[in-house]
Amino acid sequence: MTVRLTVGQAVVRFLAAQRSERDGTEHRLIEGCFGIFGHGNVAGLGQGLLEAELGHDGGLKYLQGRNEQAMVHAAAAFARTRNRMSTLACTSSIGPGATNMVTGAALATINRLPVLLLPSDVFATRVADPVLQQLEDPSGQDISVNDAFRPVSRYFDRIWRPEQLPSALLAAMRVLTDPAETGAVTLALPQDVQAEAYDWPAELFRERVWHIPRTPPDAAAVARAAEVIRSAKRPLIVAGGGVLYSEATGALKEFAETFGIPVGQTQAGKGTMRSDDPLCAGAIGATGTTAANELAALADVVIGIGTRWSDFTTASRTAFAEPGVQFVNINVASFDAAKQSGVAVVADARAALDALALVLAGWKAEPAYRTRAAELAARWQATVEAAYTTRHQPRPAQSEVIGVVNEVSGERDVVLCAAGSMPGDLHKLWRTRDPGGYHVEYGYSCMGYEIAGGLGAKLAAPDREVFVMVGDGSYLMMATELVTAVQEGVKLVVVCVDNHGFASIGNLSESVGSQRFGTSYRYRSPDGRLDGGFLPVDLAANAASLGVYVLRTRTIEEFRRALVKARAADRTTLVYIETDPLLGAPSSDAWWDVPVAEVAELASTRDARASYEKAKERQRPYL
Ligand SMILES: Cc1ncc(C[n+]2csc(CCOP(=O)(O)OP(=O)(O)O)c2C)c(N)n1
Ligand SMILES: [Mg+2]
Repeated sequence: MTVRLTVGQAVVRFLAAQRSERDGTEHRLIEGCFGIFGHGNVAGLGQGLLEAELGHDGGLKYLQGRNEQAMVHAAAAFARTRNRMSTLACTSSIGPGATNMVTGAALATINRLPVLLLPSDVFATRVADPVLQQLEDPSGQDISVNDAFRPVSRYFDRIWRPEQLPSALLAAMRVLTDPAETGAVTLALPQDVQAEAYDWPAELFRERVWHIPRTPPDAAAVARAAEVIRSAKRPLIVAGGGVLYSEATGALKEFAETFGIPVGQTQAGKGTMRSDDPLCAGAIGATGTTAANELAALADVVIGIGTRWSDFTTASRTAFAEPGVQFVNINVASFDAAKQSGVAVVADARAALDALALVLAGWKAEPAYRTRAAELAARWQATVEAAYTTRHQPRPAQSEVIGVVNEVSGERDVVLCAAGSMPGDLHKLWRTRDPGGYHVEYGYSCMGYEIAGGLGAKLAAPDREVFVMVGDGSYLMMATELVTAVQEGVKLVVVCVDNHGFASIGNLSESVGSQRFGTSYRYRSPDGRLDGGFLPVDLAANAASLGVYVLRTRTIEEFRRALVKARAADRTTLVYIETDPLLGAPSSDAWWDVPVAEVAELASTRDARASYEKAKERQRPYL
């Protein structure tokens, strides 16, 4: 039996029938489709989505985006919130609409988050070439701007003929649901092919369940890992995002508890343990706590679970200073499991922890070590308390803002952020509760993810309050999806922290001897430099103009009252506050490798270079 449909209609009908399953629970794999229409997709996928909405088809909810990049961010945040069991598709027109999604694709792939991208493409038949927005390549007519998706996608295909669609769709679903391979999956759909009809085998549209495995570890690898762990005097776990995606937080706590091993957390892994757990040393690495970084410096065995060992996590390979330090890496991806010359345990995090616990039974780290770890954790918690309550005048410190958001938010509320000084401060200072409560995108650290990501997180978890923390720089980069939140009645609490520029890069600039050049938002002064007065930008008014309920605050007390009100509100609310850009979170003396100019006329740069060369001496290859 066959069904005659266009390629656009077939894509929609197929996507509506896909399901995912793990541990016996099924989910819809593609819950909806974001789209911005243009000539590339209005008559193809757009028409297919319309038929689906009118009930002539299997049903795939259409969501209207404002910016294609933001649509992909929202889809990635949605997938993250659902622990990768469900995601959204994104359709764009050709040319700029398509290439706007490239940044979102990179973000999804770097964070190992499944998103399905359906950029439109140039005519397969070439009859009308060059079509509006077609970039022609004189070296070959099968090249289009969509080839830019190849390096940032885990799977890329272009459907030149309808016959190619079934195998491409099946391959796309396989990659989306493969825990080791997942990321952006891109199916480029030429504009004419989308509207072309074909007689599809009816089985293409049957319901399909994609089983997400808990890949068990190889017994020999577990034995090797256990041997290394048993030899440890000062073991440390580094928990990454993989722990959350595998829903292994319970297994992690039990493992840490049973064997007396403290846990440091990466940005993606910050939600893996409650901060008030005595074994939780909190953030590790460049934006780490004194607790985790002191344990890291002394650790003889480091057990990485679901981490890709970014430079922030290893403090650019200076965090683990013990000469004989050994790594054990539990990861679904062999690529990551092999890093730092570690003993590789390629497996699902939960399955590996369970297997390792059996083999380690009877062993325990020394009780004195556990006590020491608890003391360090408690000392850091006292530092956090002080940072939450500095009472800085006249403008509050960002740490006080974080403290109030932490205090006002409930057990299951979500804090969400991506770029600026806020992610590092949150990593250090946020007190975690529920595993899904900490959502900081720090793989791509993409300015503009915040509001779009908040939208995606809230769409994925409507029963949780989402607090979006956004700096003035990131707000100006992309606040567009506030309009989508208003349109969909999706409630966000947006905390807009205005410090008139880039506090983060300003501080970094100063530390590398570049004198905060180009990092604050100022008028050009008569001497030709951007160091005049503050710009008359009113971000609160901007948000109000988009239909958002806005509360302006000046003092930290006003901020607290407004935040309580915003949390109770039934619509998207932005709370605006100005903070002092010169106050950072408490330091743990960790380093981050940002090369400094080797020769310079400026004394500030030459001084910074000398410090840089000194710091580099601590860098280790972990071979
Ligand atoms: C798209 C993008 N461009 C540039 C950067 C580099 N960058 C990181 S933080 C930052 C400034 C962010 O400013 P703001 O949102 O005001 O936060 P603040 O640093 O003031 O806390 C920049 C430019 C980035 N992360 N993402
Ligand atoms: Mg700023």
